[in-house]
Amino acid sequence: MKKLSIIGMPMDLGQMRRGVDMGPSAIRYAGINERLKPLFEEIHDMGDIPIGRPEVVIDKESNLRNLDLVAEKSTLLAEKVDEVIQSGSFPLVLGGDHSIAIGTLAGVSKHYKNLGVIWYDAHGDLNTAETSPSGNIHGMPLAASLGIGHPSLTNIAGYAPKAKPENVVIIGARSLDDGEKILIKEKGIKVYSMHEIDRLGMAKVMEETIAYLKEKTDGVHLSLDLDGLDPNDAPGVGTPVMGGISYRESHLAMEMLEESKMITSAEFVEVNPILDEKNKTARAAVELMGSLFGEKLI
Ligand code: NNH
Ligand code: MN
Ligand code: MN
Ligand code: MN
Repeated sequence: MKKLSIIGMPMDLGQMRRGVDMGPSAIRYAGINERLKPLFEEIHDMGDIPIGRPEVVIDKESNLRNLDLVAEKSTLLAEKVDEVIQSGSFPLVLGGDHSIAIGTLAGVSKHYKNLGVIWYDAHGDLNTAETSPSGNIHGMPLAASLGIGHPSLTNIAGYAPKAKPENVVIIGARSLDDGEKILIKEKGIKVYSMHEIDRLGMAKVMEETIAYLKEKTDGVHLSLDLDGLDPNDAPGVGTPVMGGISYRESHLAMEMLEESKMITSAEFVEVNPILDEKNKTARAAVELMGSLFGEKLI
């Protein structure tokens, strides 16, 4: 892909910790433009989707935090992502909490018959209002994209589902809620938890992931939650979980995805500069983008 379009999505409505709305600023400050410039013919930073500072509203009937607002803002993001793909550019979305994936996937998926999704995350994000321990929508975007959950979240852009469970691979999982585990088994979602990453090594995990998606998808979205990385390497996230993917393993994963030429859209989410150490997490995000888009070590 020759053209890259960067879209900031400073939405923090999917969880309770302040600061993740500054993720796009932190990632830009970490030098995204300069870093990616040599890798594209053209980079267009489209700025941020306006979110404002709305008050927290808990939906009475479903108990979901900010349900209507998340749905409304997701629709805006979906339109923007759709527009970018139509213009022949690669959409790169900067979060924001992971609820933004609902909008990203709503914009991406209509362009593919069999969209693959790589969910790089400590969590499954497969909760619904019924299974969620928190009522936080950032724990639900993968379920919503599979058409599971509240209709306001599953029907963004007017259709569902955005992806099929057999086209999804979760990488890095180590904190799954009970309802998520049931859904994974029921739907046959492929998961490489930290156990498989330790056992097989990241190279094998990525080889298998690429082979699994290659034969049946016509595009692959990478949804990278920085909490998939170990908190030592990415401390600036709202829900850190010990024992994560290392910085170097993550680079290898991105390099292998680049070699596969299969990634057609991406988002980097959950960067929270208030919780970070000297913008380390935003810098890691930018460095991983470098590998994803073809930066070479030698
Ligand atoms: N599973 C928990 C929940 O649904 C935590 C989700 N937090 C995340 N997901 N950061 O990636 O509330
Ligand atoms: Mn412009
Ligand atoms: Mn997530
Ligand atoms: Mn997570």
